[in-house]
Amino acid sequence: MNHFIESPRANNASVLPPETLLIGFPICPFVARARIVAQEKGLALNVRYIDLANKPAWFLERSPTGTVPALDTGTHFIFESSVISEVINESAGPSLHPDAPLDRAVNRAWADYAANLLRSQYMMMICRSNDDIDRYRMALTDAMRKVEKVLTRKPFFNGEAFAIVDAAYAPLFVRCAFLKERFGLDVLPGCRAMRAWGTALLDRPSVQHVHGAEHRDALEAHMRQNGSVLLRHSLQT
Ligand SMILES: N[C@@H](CCC(=O)N[C@@H](CS)C(=O)NCC(=O)O)C(=O)O
Repeated sequence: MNHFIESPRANNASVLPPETLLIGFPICPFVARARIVAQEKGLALNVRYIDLANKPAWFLERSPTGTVPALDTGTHFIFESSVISEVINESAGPSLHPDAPLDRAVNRAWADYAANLLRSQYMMMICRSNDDIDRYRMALTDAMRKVEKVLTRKPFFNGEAFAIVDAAYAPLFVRCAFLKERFGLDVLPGCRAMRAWGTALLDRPSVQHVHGAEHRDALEAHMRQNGSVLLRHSLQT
């Protein structure tokens, strides 16, 4: 599968050696999160995509979870997007976390919470029945409302400064925009703060860089492979 270098900028003074490899999958939102953090830090990352339907033996030998992203520095093999985002953040330059420890902890907790929304959204995208769509959509909207309650600043989670928590939610909003534009599905009813946050994130150059022109086609192809009922609807209309 593809192997590319994320950004032409040099890894000046980074603790990550230049040969560090991010192992990923093209549409994975957790991989996107790590790539957005790297972009924000101005770090070049070598990215290698693997086929998750046919994981290579070298990957399974080293990864206990069998999930992407994974970061191979040559000396260390690191898994879990939250941990990978942290190590990229710590590897160079100013931190993408708030200074105060309690604020930082709240950021980390909400960044982890993004996985709940991403899971419901993903299931909604690939499920095969209308009942399942409704079920996952309700779960997603319910979780969206919980995030809405804590969004008190603008334009990003902590205000002006873009943070790791923003990178964790950006792929969710990329998919929200796709669902709205492609299928007319709005999963953000009544969530004004979430909408504004999503707009700010979609405007962010790092988010745009990571979700290139081919991203929507790749999402749609993945839905088709999984027999998504949403695509069956859209073929009938
Ligand atoms: N908690 C993990 C979740 C990563 C994850 O679920 N990645 C998916 C792709 S988006 C994956 O690797 N799935 C393959 C599998 O579960 O076998 C993280 O944050 O890194």
